[in-house]
This record gives sequence, structure tokens and C-alpha cells, in this order.
Amino acid sequence: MQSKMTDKVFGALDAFCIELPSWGFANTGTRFGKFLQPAAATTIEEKFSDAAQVHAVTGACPSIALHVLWDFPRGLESVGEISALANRYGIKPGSINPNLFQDQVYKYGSFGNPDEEIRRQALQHAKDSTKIGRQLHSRDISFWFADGSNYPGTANVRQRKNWFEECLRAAHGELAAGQRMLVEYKPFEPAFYHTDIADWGMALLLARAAGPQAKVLVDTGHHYLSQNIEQIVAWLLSEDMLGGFHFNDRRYADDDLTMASIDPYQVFRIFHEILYFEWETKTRADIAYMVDQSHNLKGKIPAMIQTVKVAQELFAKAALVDHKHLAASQQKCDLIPAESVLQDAFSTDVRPAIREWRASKGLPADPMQAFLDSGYLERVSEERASRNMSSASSYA
Ligand code: LRH
Ligand code: MN
Repeated sequence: MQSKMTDKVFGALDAFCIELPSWGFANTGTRFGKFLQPAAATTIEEKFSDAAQVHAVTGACPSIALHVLWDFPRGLESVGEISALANRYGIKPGSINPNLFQDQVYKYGSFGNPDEEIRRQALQHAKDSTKIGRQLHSRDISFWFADGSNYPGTANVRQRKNWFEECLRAAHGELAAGQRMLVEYKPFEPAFYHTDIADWGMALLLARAAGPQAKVLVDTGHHYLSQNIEQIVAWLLSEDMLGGFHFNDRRYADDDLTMASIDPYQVFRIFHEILYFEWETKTRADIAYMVDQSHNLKGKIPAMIQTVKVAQELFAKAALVDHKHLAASQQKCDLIPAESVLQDAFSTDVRPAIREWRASKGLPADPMQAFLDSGYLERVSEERASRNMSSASSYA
């Protein structure tokens, strides 16, 4: 007879999946350089192949997020190849990320650029990215803008806001029924005086102005250290404007470290707000859980397996919160009993129940060991090393 706790863990894991970023498998680094890994993925096929390895041992990441300039070298022409890879590796094409920050033309911005021709060019890229999404049956078009300025007085913040409203509304018009636009905010970097979409409120207002299929994307690394991220999540849920997450962790800024590596209780509190909302409203929140990390030092595939494992553990712990007891304690302002409801769930060891869930799905009890025993890492290191270890680019 399975315990009530195990039932809750099984129910939570059956409902939880998290999308992996194609760019998390590639040799990325910081502006001070990157440390090349022989097994890193470069081609989109290698990224699908590596993502399939993580899904095979965790059973929780059936889709991969794609970045248009990095994964679609021939733009719309690349769609056929991508859908063939999706069938071959059993990994669905996930969110489509337009890239409006890499090209030199976007030095002074994309949707916020004073030059109308550059805004038109940026909008065309957004439309092409949405079309790619339609052809791949990808639901989410996920927008992040590096737009902003570095010095006071150099930008008309209100005028740029108007241009963003115009362009986002036009981009929204390209969405097919069922598709969503996700608007990701970030307080700074690469702009260091103002960023046009700097916080959740700006993203919410711009998403609302764009249209009904636009929602807000919360990248956990895009907050000042003292910000209460789960309160932002609670508000976005309350406003029915929460579209998804980019999970990672940080000690200082947008460090893109592995999820829950610095503050696992932060992730638990976020998952708790979502599951408490679902319990209270008896609805399922329509949220895209995604990872957005870059692994400069850790092995990229092991880091992804570690990430999915900890995401499952923290989601399972949040599912153990006794919502009825919590609601009653909150209503009575029973501070310590209320707080203890969360702490008891967070301190519950869910790993035995998760191992049972894995066994029930025919998955390995220890995903990391299963991957390391597969020999995949040795094989791809062999195949890819000569190409990967040749070009370490320097900062300047
Ligand atoms: C910006 C960001 C955005 C991505 C990029 C890889 O910091 O979080 O989501 O496009 O990282
Ligand atoms: Mn992100």
C-alpha cells in the first residue's frame, strides 16, 4: 500500500516536465573567456542527441528550447532538418527564442531603436521566428531584449516604450491560435544604465498591450538579490499573466548557475506559490517550466541531469505542503504553524519516493550513474574533441 506522501510525489512528477535549452549543451562561457569541453555540442543534431540522453534517464524533459540564430543557421530553410531531428531523437521542438541582441545593427536597440528601419528589421525577425514556431508546432515564442542604454540622458525611455508597444503588438498579430508570446524582463546587462523591459511590471504592461496571447516569462536570475521572486510569481498568477520560467541560480547577478545550486529554498517557495494557487483555484496553471543556464566549468550533460533531478525533487517537496492546514494557519495568523507547514515539506526526503516513481516508469533509479555507465560521454568526447578543442576565443 503506497503511502499518502508517495502518492503525492507520484502525482507531482507525473505532471512535471522541464524544457532544456539547446545553448546549455554548447561551449559557452563568460566575457572573460570560455573553457572548451571535448564533449560539447555544436551542431543542432548534437544538441538534440544530448537532450535525448537527459530525457532518457530522467523522463522529465521531452522538449528543447531553440534559439533562432544559433540553431536555425538557414532560418526558415532549417525547419525541415529540425523536425527530422525531433522525430529521430524523440525530443519535441520547444520554445522558439528570437535573437534581437547579437547583430551589430542592434547596437542602440531592436524594438527600442530610434531608427525606424532597424525596428522594421527587428520586427521581421520576430515574424520569421513566429513562422518557424508555427511550422514546428512550437507553442511559445520567447522574447528577451537586450535593449537599453549605458548613460543618463542618452535614451528617451518613454519613446522607446511606445516603440516596444507598437512592435510587440505587431509581433503578437503574427501568432497562430494557440501560440503564445512570452515577454522576459531583466534589470540590467548588457545595458548598464536602463533596460527597456527591466522588471515584471514593465513586462506585464507590455504583454497586456501586445494582446491576449502574451504572458510574462520569469528568469530567476533576472532579479536584484533582495527581490521576493515568489511574490512576483504570486502576483502574475493572480493576474493570469504568468507564462513560464527560465530556471537557473546565482550568488550575485545573472550568473546562470545550475538551478537550486545556491538557494534551493527559493525554488521551493516558487513551486509552492504555484501549487498553492492551483489548490486554491482548483485550476492547473498553464506554465512553461524551462532551464536557462550556461555551464562554463561543469560537464554540460551531467549538469543538465543534476538540474532536472533537483527540479523534480523540489517540485515533489512543494507538492507535500498541507495546503488546508496552511490556509487555516494563515487565516488565524498562526505564524510558526504556518511557516512550519512549508519547512516540514521542504525538509522531507522525497528521494526514496522518487526512486519508486522512476522504477514505476522503467527509468533508472540513479539517472546520473545510468548516464555515466552508458559510455555516451566517452563516445561523443572522442567524436567531437578535435573540432571542439581547437578554437578558444579570448575576451579582447
Ligand atoms: C538573457 C537570457 C535570455 C536568453 C539568453 C540566453 O540573459 O536569459 O533568456 O535568450 O539568456
Ligand atoms: Mn533567460
